[in-house]
Amino acid sequence: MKHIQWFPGHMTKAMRMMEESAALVDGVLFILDARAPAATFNKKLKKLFGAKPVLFVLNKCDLADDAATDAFLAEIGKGAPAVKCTATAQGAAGRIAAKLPELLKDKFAKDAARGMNRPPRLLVAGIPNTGKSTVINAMSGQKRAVTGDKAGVTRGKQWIRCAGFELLDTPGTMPPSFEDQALARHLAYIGSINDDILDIPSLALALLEELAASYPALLAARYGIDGGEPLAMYEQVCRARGFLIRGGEFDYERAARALLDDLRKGRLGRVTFERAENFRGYFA
Ligand SMILES: Nc1nc2c(ncn2[C@@H]2O[C@H](COP(=O)(O)OP(=O)(O)OP(=O)(O)O)[C@@H](O)[C@H]2O)c(=O)[nH]1
Ligand SMILES: [Mg+2]
Repeated sequence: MKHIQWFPGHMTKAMRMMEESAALVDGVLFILDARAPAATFNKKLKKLFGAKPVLFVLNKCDLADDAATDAFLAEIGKGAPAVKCTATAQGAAGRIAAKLPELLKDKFAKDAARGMNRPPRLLVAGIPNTGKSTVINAMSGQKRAVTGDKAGVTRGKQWIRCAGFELLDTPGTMPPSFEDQALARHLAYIGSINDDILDIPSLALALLEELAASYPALLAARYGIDGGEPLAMYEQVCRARGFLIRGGEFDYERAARALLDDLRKGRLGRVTFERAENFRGYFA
């Protein structure tokens, strides 16, 4: 398929902004999408945080494959505190807050030694659309940060005061380049890259190929797909969803958008595109 390109101009500026923001906080919540933990991990971003403690939050667990999520949680947890959650459901804030004493133990020890009690400040960082603003709303108990189901909703940084700590919401930060095209495709599937710069039909073909390899039963259940070449599967999606145009031609474009929408809304079922055993040491 066509190479996924990213235009780094404003992302270079975004990386600089993140570096400045990291200097203001006691720790970082690095939000990953549980459906693609490796693709949503930005190594260059993590480097900017230097020695600041990082808590990895595997979000959108309701859309991901449970076994894969737990394997990633164990892998990431070897090097840093990590937690899984569904920011749109009850309980996410409590799960994250329960990890803060471990994350901030040095700050709390230092404060205690000096007889101080400054509320911790945390930077919430990650790739576009992973749920940063939704996590912040869950933790503040109010809809303070704007959220939306596309990449690039948060435009500038914003402090949100919560009970006992302060959170800094930031715009999604992309790596300046995609060295690994398989991982770039995962970002495209889950909606972390703006659809306007993507070739949607070729993305659909690649997605069908990956799903046929890892989750054939989900394709069978939703579209009646029973194996075959990617193009034949694609045409079956057109047939199953009734995307035909005059003369019996297939409406590939609409079918591709419907397939992506089914995936992103969880109608296809719970899917994870990566396996922890292929990413040993990757998050360190
Ligand atoms: N199913 C599900 N959807 C979620 C979850 N967390 C967030 N979302 C949805 O994902 C979309 C993106 O959430 P945001 O909080 O706006 O993501 P963001 O990381 O702040 O995005 P940018 O500001 O664009 O970088 C929204 O439609 C949320 O409702 C989750 O745990 N499960
Ligand atoms: Mg946001």
